[in-house]
Amino acid sequence: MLRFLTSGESHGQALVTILEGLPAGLAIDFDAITLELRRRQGGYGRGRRMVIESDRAEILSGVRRGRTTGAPVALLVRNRDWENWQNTMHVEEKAPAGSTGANRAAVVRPRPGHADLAGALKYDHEDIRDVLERASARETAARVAAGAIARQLLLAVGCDITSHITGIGNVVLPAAAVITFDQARALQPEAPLRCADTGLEQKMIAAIDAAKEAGDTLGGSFEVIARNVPVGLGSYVQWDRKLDGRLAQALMSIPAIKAVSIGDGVDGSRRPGSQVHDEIVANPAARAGEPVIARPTNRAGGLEGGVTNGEELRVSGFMKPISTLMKPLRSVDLTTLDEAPAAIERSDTCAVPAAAVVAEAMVALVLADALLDRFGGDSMVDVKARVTGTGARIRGRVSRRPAAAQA
Ligand code: EPS
Repeated sequence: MLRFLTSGESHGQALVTILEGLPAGLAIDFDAITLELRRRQGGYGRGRRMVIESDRAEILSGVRRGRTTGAPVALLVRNRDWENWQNTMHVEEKAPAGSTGANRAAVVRPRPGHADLAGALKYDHEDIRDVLERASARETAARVAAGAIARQLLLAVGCDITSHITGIGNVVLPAAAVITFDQARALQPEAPLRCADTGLEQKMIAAIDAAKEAGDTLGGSFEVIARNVPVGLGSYVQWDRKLDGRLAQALMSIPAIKAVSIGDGVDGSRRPGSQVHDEIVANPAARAGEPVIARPTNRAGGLEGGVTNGEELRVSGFMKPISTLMKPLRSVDLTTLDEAPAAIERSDTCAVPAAAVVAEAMVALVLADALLDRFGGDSMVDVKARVTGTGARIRGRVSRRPAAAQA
């Protein structure tokens, strides 16, 4: 089992992750972790915080001489902004001598849509900062660091993950548009919104500019694509082993994600079965040793019965607009119980491209966990041998035998 926990506040010292269950012998590409963190920081519509931060993960344990040892891996992402917040966020009862930054007033006007009100009531906090610091999407940097390692485990068995933006506000790609893995992969991390349709991307940028101008925010949607996913991850035999359910939970746990769909998702529910299911065809031209069975379409998004079927995995996430509005909605001051505009925290206008990168990380963590469930293995040598052996058995099952063997 591959599992992880995170800790850390948005303006605290650092974010921490412990990732446990990695096989020994996985070579760690440190630059690839930094690249994923940089991708998460990007995207048109981010706020000033991303100018302050330059996220990097330090690996504290579980890796020696560039390879995992099989022990838990601890990762640390420092918050550069901490030096501006020490007098507000100190751990000690009183700020230690030499603490820097302002001592900010308590937050008492909950933002509709954020965890502020429910969190303050649940944990009995008077200063909503005790809620928002942990509920902040800054925590996703820790997930991306862990996901970058899960992704390296998947890459070692040939499985790769990417994503692209499918909508910002009401500017959306047509439902029928299929963006290939290679098209999505070709989108540069520096691209403003990583949308495969550059004309549409310009309209999305204009929509974000208009929202910012109006003191408003925008949500949107993205699709994560994984290719070369081994057949048979997840299972139909028990509800909590279905991979679609595990992916949905993982994506739903990303702040502001309000819906998840797989393959054609909602759109498929509006068409008859004959236009939804992916036919299974036999390729007469397949030569000996080549798979005969093919799927002309992949509307199922690579999952049938909660099990990967060898097609590309396609999962979409739908993000609501960020809940910190510069032109605040109505709220109530929790100290006076009088109506007052919601609190304003420095924030982003739109963070859909960042959410897509976080979703890639979450998909990587779920797939890596499912891979280890299916193939086990305490060392990479064992994992690779089992993936290869099972892959060969399955390929043999769906391929024509050489003529000599048929006779
Ligand atoms: C951040 C996500 C957002 C940003 C945050 C950094 O968090 P939240 O969910 O609280 O809106 O606003 O930046 C700040 C809190 C700030 O000081 O600007 C992230 O993804 O790193």
